[in-house]
Amino acid sequence: MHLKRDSKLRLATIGGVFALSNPAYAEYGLNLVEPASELTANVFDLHMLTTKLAFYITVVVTVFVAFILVRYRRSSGAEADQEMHTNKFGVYSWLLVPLIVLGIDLSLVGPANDTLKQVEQHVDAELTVKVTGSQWKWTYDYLDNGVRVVSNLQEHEADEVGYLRSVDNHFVLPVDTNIRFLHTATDVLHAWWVPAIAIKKDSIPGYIHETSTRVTKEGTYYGQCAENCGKGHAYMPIVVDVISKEKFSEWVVARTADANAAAAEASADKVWSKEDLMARGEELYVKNCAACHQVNGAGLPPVFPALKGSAIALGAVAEHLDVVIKGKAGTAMAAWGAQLNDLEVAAIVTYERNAWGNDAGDLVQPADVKSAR
Ligand code: HEC
Ligand SMILES: [Cu+2]
Repeated sequence: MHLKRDSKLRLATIGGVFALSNPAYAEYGLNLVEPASELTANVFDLHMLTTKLAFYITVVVTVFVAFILVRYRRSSGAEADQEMHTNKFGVYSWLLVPLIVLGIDLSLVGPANDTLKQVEQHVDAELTVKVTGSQWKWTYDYLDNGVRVVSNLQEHEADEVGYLRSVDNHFVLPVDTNIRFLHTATDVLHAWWVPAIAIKKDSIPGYIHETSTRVTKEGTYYGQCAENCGKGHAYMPIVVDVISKEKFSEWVVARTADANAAAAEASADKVWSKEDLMARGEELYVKNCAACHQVNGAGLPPVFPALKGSAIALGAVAEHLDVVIKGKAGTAMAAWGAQLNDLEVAAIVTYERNAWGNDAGDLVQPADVKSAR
């Protein structure tokens, strides 16, 4: 590429400004995230050790090669030794160099083995959480106290923590507590990954994978799904709030009260008005269904069918409820009956039957959902 002199100058200036404007990309640290548990601290140390070794080897090799290139260059009269393979150095250097490399490798075995052992070791858990990946959200079931947190992407816009990093409901954990995670998935492979506090492990439908941690610092930690799980893979970030044990107990009590109130509201054989069902339905639809069927109900055919004008959304209520509650095996359409309560299903189905120009005109009440399950 030929550039005029002043375009070169301009490029250099722009480059210089970027190089000096550290704050602009301060959040892109050069290293791994700061660890907040013993296990991740060991992983971090192992990374530092290997990186340091690699750095020193690079320096030694580079200096050596540079020295050879300069010292034995042709213009200084150097000539290639045609007999090197016959003398002792020539013969044994091929053995010596791999031995040195092996020695360096072996020096890493101790620490690497210790860390790996720790990864596979499961302490007595004081708290067990089942972490379930689904297209495209995370569900956290606290097996000790029945609390459930469903965590959806909140912002598509960049906010102070970055683009696609925020969720509506944070995953809350107590500090200084032995925590066991049980990883699984409902549809395809996902991987729950929060590098500051735990190792990464695949979530596989039908299998349970166990990891554990003990977070030593309170704070908010970020992560994301680390296994390509389809179109919305980028839309399932993770936010973990690690708080004091006292605050955690209070949180559990408050969460349980909320869940009980929601269950009471949903299961009461109350009859809801169209306005109420449509308003709730729209909110729930956007959160749970729009990733595939789109906000405007047009879907993304042929994979994700349109609900606007769909024969099912405009046909018999029973069939519509059946698809939503039981899903369609072998497709991305999940069995939502397991994830949504009667009121929520009723609201979403009512919404689908009466939004975007759909004119089924009928209402679906929680009682209908209850008997359709
Ligand atoms: C991960 C993608 C995905 C999500 C999220 C999703 N669906 Fe589906 N949905 C599908 C697919 C794929 C089909 C087609 C299944 C088939 O082949 O019969 C489908 C089919 C349907 C149908 C039948 C439509 C027709 O005309 O065949 C309805 C109704 C429906 N979904 C409702 C919902 C509701 C309600 C939600 C939210 C609670 C939802 N879907 C969330 C993927 C999704
Ligand atoms: Cu995923």
